[in-house]
Amino acid sequence: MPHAALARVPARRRVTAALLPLLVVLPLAACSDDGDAQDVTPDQTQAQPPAGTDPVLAELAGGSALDIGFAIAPELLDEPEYRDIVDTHATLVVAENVMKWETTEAAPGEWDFTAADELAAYAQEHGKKLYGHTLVWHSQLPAWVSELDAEAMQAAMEEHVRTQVEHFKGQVVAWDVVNEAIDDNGRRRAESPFQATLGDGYIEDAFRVAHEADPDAQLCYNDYDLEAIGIKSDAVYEMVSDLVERDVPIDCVGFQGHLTAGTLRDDLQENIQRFVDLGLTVRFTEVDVRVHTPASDEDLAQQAKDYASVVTTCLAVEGCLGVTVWGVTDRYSWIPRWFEGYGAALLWDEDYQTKPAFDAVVTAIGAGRPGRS
Ligand code: 9MR
Repeated sequence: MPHAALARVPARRRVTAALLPLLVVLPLAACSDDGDAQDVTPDQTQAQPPAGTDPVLAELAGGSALDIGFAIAPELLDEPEYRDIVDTHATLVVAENVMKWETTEAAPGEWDFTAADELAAYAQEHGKKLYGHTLVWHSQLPAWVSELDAEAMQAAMEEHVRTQVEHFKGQVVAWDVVNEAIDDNGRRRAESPFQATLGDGYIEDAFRVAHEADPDAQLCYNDYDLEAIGIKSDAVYEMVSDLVERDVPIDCVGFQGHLTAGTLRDDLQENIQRFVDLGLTVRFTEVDVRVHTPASDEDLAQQAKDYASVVTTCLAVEGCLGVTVWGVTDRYSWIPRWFEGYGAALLWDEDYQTKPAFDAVVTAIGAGRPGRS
């Protein structure tokens, strides 16, 4: 059944259809132990969600040790539909904005973790992992940092990383330590004040300070437009290979995954595998799939395929730990504000209805990691 049609049927029927791939394999599993086929129907072997509910992404992903994350604006957790989705489907949360430098240290040494602490408390109370985004980034950076000379900037950067990582020590499982340090031409990003003032060395310094502050947190490099093998992902590959070779404490690479529907290439798996082969883990950290708005059924079907490809690819690579979607509902997505004429990039629409992409993600997660029962 095409996904566009699937999305319009009542929730109960959508559940059944979306679980079909799981249900089909279950009778086989039931007879594999003793070779004796038992008279079981799918409904007897598969715990069915109550009528009117959707399949739960967190539950489906559990067996594959795959994190399902959402970028969160903490104040939106007061909105019941938003809250319900995060409560139900997330295994991991990340602050969309409130852990960025402009929020946590708007003036030198003046710390404000109020909103970030709210999200950390939510994560702790609800058994969600907390992902840290982000420590050293040229954007959403207060002006005072850019105005410092080299010595003062180095000190400010180290102090920022140290203080923030220590504050969330034991709570944050992984940090985006450095974000978007490479430009679209594969060069060190010249407009970054850190690059311009401190040179290449700021990257490894940030990782070393973060590691001292919390030796148990995973430390990641995170960037956009890394999905295909090409000038930018090659440059990031070279950079992180060099860091690994020189024992800089880097553990992971985040592939942001801000995609336009229909543009994903078929070398995604090969690409993320080469990073895993360096001994790193990878995650898709900021996935959204934008389409022209108003979205047609074809657009939404293509978007569903792209979401499924990302999830399937992550499941196919043992070192790929999770997929985080950059927001919950199209109502609050950053896309329309940044890309004129585009939007509808997330799994729930503006009215909190699941989209074909949600059903596709359910099916993709339900298939599990290849080779695992
Ligand atoms: O989603 C974020 C949006 O609300 C902010 O206005 C924007 C400002 O730069 O940042 C967005 O998140 C970015 C993320 O932190 C880093 N990768 C790119 C994301 C989209 O710009």
